[in-house]
Amino acid sequence: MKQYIVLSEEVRTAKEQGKPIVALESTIISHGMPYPQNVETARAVEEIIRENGAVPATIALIDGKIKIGLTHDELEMFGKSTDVAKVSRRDLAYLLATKKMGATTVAATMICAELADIQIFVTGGIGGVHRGAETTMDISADLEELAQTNVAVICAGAKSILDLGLTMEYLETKGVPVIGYQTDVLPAFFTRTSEFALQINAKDTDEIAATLKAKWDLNLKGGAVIANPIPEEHAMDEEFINGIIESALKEAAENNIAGKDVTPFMLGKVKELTEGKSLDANIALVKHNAVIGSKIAVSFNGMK
Ligand code: PSU
Ligand code: MN
Repeated sequence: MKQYIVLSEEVRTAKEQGKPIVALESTIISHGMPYPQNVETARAVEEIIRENGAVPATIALIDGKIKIGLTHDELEMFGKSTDVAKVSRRDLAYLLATKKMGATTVAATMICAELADIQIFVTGGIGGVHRGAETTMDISADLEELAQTNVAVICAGAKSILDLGLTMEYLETKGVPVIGYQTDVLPAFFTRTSEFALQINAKDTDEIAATLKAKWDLNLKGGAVIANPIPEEHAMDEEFINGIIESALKEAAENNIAGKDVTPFMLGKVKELTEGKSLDANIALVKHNAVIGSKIAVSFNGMK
């Protein structure tokens, strides 16, 4: 298995020195945000993680290898190239075998992080059960991964392009803890709140780290969702954003968008219809997730 994994110099040194490491995904770069904001955000997020005492490890597939930690030029390549595959669990082996460039989703990043023995992963939003899934069966592989892979994902909840209620039901069935960071309702990505109550409202990052440790000490396999609300000053108006999402969903249906193209299409449309405001919010929440995620990683590392 080791033959497929290449650690960056920074990540290798961090491992030798026992430093906390935070995994980052690359689909958010290649398929979640436009260039050049995607690369600028990726670099800023890495810097925030360093400032908070951890080491960033952005994960992607290059030339038949799983890269754990990307160079400056590699980040640029993933941000700029239009020839990068979106890689979830099903795609991983083929992309490695054919040595194609692959950007890892939450699911694939979790798999790669676990292979590299990294437990904490920061991103923007997770995939979930799509609206209308009762007929389309469109349920993100991210949820199954959370059920089986031992990595905690720090995010801003899930976007209301999804059916948040069904997503929560799915996670409950699969035994995935959804831990609110100083909130008792599920944040809905662009907004701080939703109508869905959470069972766990963690008061600080130590409590989250201790919860993760207890879970894995007990061999309760699977990940956890750490839901961190978007900072107040960057939150969007609920009615405004939900109206936009409705229009984007209609356009997706009219254009017969399906499969792995649904989420990137929706992200692009929402950005277009909000004239970039959704992108600003997206960037702000990812940066804040990096702060909280690094603190969890530092705390968790101290408990090992
Ligand atoms: N949600 C976002 N931004 C993203 C994604 C989701 O707000 O960039 C990306 C993540 O990589 C996530 C993937 O894992 O989309 C989910 O895709 P799908 O719905 O096709 O499983
Ligand atoms: Mn899907």
